[in-house]
Formats: sequence, structure tokens, C-alpha cells
Amino acid sequence: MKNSHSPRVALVTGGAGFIGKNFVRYLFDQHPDVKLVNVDSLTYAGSLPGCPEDGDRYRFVQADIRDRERMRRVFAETNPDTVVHFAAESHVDRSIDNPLSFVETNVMGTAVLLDAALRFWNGRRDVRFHHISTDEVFGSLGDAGFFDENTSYDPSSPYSASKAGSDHLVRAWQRTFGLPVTISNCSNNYGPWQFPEKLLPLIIQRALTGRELPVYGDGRNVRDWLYVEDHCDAIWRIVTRGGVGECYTVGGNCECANIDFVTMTCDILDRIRPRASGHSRDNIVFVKDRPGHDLRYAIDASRIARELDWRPAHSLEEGLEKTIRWYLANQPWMEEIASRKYAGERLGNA
Ligand code: NAD
Ligand code: TDX
Repeated sequence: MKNSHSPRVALVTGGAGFIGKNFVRYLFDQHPDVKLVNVDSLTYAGSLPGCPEDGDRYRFVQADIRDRERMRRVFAETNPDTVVHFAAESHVDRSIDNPLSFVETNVMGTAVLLDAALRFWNGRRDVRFHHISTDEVFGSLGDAGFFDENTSYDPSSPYSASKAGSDHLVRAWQRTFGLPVTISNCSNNYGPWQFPEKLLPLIIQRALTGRELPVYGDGRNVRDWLYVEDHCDAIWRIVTRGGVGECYTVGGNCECANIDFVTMTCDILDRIRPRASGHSRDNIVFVKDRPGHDLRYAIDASRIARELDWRPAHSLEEGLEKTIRWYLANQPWMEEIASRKYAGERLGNA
């Protein structure tokens, strides 16, 4: 099957969340020939600020991906030739507190979407279903080595196990029914519009309000950080040029221990917005570890570099500064979340 695809109507799920919203904005701004349908149920993690206004090229549909009838109707009414599936429960700590909702959305929701796409496309080959997944499906690395497209699955948390389940379903729909799918397994993203339960916005927000900055365990856990716009660029390349039935591991080539990441964040923040006294880094505290906390993630992204000519454009320093400036400029969005949805308390069986 040929590996080039030209989306005309892209149905994006989870486009009111962090990465999905960045992807919707990227497509809307950079690919004016593509029409967009954003399907999102607006859970605590979804919000409309930052999404385009409804119009000729963009439509928002508030709907739950677990709703079979609704998903079939959405396909029939919007006639997509491309699905980019972000919608998920995405926070590891919440998956410790409430694992079943992760199975329901990430596993069942993905199955419902696959079923709707298969029925609607009815054997068409000029279509794509791209599934957004995570490096967490591979479990934990020790001090050496990298995840790549051949790494075995070994998930640790209910979140990563549910994402692993969804990846398996996507592959099964391709092998059994011939649905033209692609999958990407990406490392930790950061950037604008990330919900402040995740490490970076949590630290920024707590530092700005003079609170303690919690680092789990001894802070030696390593994540491979990718600026969200670089991820969006990778997704577009895979959707339009990736091999059907193939997966790609995507990472920032930016490994960083949590303690170093938090310290860097504090120092950039203090440089951009000097404090009256003291240093933000003085508020770092080591707290009880996350149960099942994976030690290290690191991605070998050489396949997507070689085949699709993709490389991250942002260094960690550049991406962090851009992100911190964005959060400083968008305090009303954060304050609204803090007052109505989540005020920064510890999650995940502390
Ligand atoms: P997020 O939690 O910020 O956003 C998820 C969005 O999905 C929200 O807008 C939410 O309202 C929507 N949603 C949740 N359940 C839904 C349902 N049942 N029906 C319809 N919409 C629903 O998540 P994110 O960080 O943007 O992650 C997006 C995707 O990328 C997820 O699939 C996640 O597993 C994957 N991923 C995330 C990262 C990361 O670092 N954040 C890294 C790799 C992969
Ligand atoms: O307060 C904190 N202190 C802390 O030390 C929080 C919230 C996190 N951490 C640690 C845990 C992780 O080692 O920081 C690291 C990053 O934590 P999260 O932001 O919760 O991300 P992580 O668990 O690594 O998962 C993220 O990247 C992969 C996303 O949430 C997932 O959706 C994605 O698949």
C-alpha cells in the first residue's frame, strides 16, 4: 500500500486537551486545505480556550468516544478521511486513584472508535487512523538503553497498561480487518495548555504561589522531554507519509532526571520573573514516591528521523523558556483551573 496520504477532513479526538489542542492549532494554522472536526467530551482535562472558533474549516463536537451510536453518527455527519486519536485519560497518578476509568476510556473508547471507522470507511484504503500512544507502554529502562519500535510491551501503571491495550487493539484492527492504521509512541511532552497535574505546569504554578515543589522519591527518575510543537510535526509526518500498519517511537533526545528538570525550571522562572527574595529551588521537597514509578524512559527516534526526516527543533532550555513564558502570560486560564478543577494537591495514593 502506498505511504502517502493527503487528509481532507481530519477527525481529531481529544482536541480540547493538551497535545490535541496544540495539534488542532497546528493543523488549522499550517494546513489550510484540511478541514477539522474536534471530538472531545470535555472531561476535567479538556477546555475550549485556545481552540479555533467554529466555522467552515473547524467544528467542535462535544461527545464521548465510548458512545457507539454517537461515534457512528459523527463519522456519517462529518465524513472524515483521517482520524487522529488523542482522547484518553492521561495522568498516571489519577490512574492509581481511579484505574477503571482509564480502562473504560483508553481501551473501550479506542475500540468504539476503531469499530466506527471500520464500518464507515467500509474497505476504503485512501484513509488513515493514527493512534497517539506513549513510551510508557514499554515499562522502565535501567541506566542504559533506549526504547525503539521493536521494544516489547511491559507497562507498569493502570494508565500505561490501558494505553498498551489500546495499541494492541489498533494493530488487531489492521491485521484482522485491514484498517489502514499508524501508531506513534511518544515520550513526555511539555508546552502550552498542559493541565497543571503534570510535572512542569504543577511546578510553575506552585512556584508562582510560593508553595513547596514536590519531587517524588529521590528525584533520580529520568524522562525524555519533547516540546509539544515538535510532537505535532512528527504526527503530521506519520499521518501523511508513515507506513500503513507501522509504529514510530518519537522522543526529544532530552533525557533529564526529575530533580534536574525541576531545578532548571525554577532557575529559568527566577530569571524571567525575579523574586523579591530567595530562590524558587529552595522550595523543592522530596516526597513519598509514586507507586510503580518507572525509573527511566529514553527514546531511540532514529526510524522517524531516517524515514520521515523528523528531528525535534527545540532544545530543552529553549522549550522550557517558551513554556514558562506562556504560563506567565496565561495565568487566567490557570487560575480558572485552580479555582474550579484542580488546585495542585497530591494525587495517586500518597
Ligand atoms: P489530556 O489529558 O491533556 O487531554 C485528553 C483530552 O481527551 C481531554 O480534552 C479530554 O476531555 C478528552 N477525553 C478524555 N476522555 C474522553 C472521552 N471518553 N471521550 C472524548 N474525549 C475524552 O491528555 P494529553 O496529555 O494531551 O494526551 C493526549 C494523548 O497523548 C493521550 O492519548 C496520551 O496517552 C498521549 N500521550 C501523552 C503524552 C504526554 O506527555 N502528555 C506523551 C505521550 C503520549
Ligand atoms: O508532583 C510531581 N512530582 C514528581 O516528581 C509530579 C506530578 C510528577 N513527578 C514525577 C513523576 C515522573 O517521573 O515527574 C515525572 C513526570 O511526571 P508526570 O508529569 O506525571 O508525567 P509521566 O508520569 O512521566 O507521564 C507523562 O508522560 C507520558 C504523561 O502524563 C503521560 O500521559 C505520557 O504518556
